[in-house]
Amino acid sequence: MADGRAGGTGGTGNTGDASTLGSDRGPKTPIWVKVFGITALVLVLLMVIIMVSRGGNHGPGQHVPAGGTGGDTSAPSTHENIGGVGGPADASEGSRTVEVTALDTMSFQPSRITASAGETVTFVVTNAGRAVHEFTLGDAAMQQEHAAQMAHMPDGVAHDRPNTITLRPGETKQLTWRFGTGSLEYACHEPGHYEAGMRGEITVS
Ligand SMILES: [Cu+2]
Repeated sequence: MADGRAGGTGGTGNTGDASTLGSDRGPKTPIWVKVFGITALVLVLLMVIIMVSRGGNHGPGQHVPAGGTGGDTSAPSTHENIGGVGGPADASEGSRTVEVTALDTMSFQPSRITASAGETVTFVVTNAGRAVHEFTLGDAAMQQEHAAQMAHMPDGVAHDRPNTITLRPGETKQLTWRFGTGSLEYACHEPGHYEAGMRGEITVS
């Protein structure tokens, strides 16, 4: 049937159509093969475009930690984390203040805190000891990540990040966090402190 139409078209002198249809006439290249081929090409092109655009973002993007960059510019990345561990929030958004004390007995007082999903809490952390302590908020993965960073800092002093504050003896600092749905822990990753039990649990319900 295709042969008949192709022949007829060719007869009218429309050589462009005739040649196109002529190649279709070959038993080894049915029309769906061509459609499939073109679709595959388009998909490959799309993938290349996506990869290139991602690669472009990778450089600067890599330097932005999960919770946002340091300082108070936490708003944009906060939303990405909502639903899981939550994220840093502005102190003015805090609806509740929880006081936490870091002690040289390698413990926090209190060692258990409860929060509601979606709640924004400002932690006011005081180092009542003579050693440097920190307060790192996060799930198990975030605690491990921070512990790994601390392992590369022989002096044990890390830059404050959105989920971490480092406190010298007697110092009090604040950290505001908007909770997602996941329960978290707070911990001190000064050398040996976490291993000695310097951590607490935040149950989110
Ligand atoms: Cu400590």
